[in-house]
Amino acid sequence: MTKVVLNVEGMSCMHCVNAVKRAVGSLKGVAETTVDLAGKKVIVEFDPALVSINSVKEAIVDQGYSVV
Ligand SMILES: [Cu+2]
Repeated sequence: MTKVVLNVEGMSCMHCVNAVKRAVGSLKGVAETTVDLAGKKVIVEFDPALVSINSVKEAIVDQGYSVV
């Protein structure tokens, strides 16, 4: 498992948190998604053999947020 902390802009409420968690969590190979709303961070634990960090970033961007 690899753990990566992404800085994500645009999340403002629990709806955003849930949208990001659902989108990232639905990717095959993602074990855990934690969102730090105040800290504007998304912490993702994933298996790099199954999913790339770029796919994780894309899933977040697809929800309308930006990974900085
Ligand atoms: Cu929101």
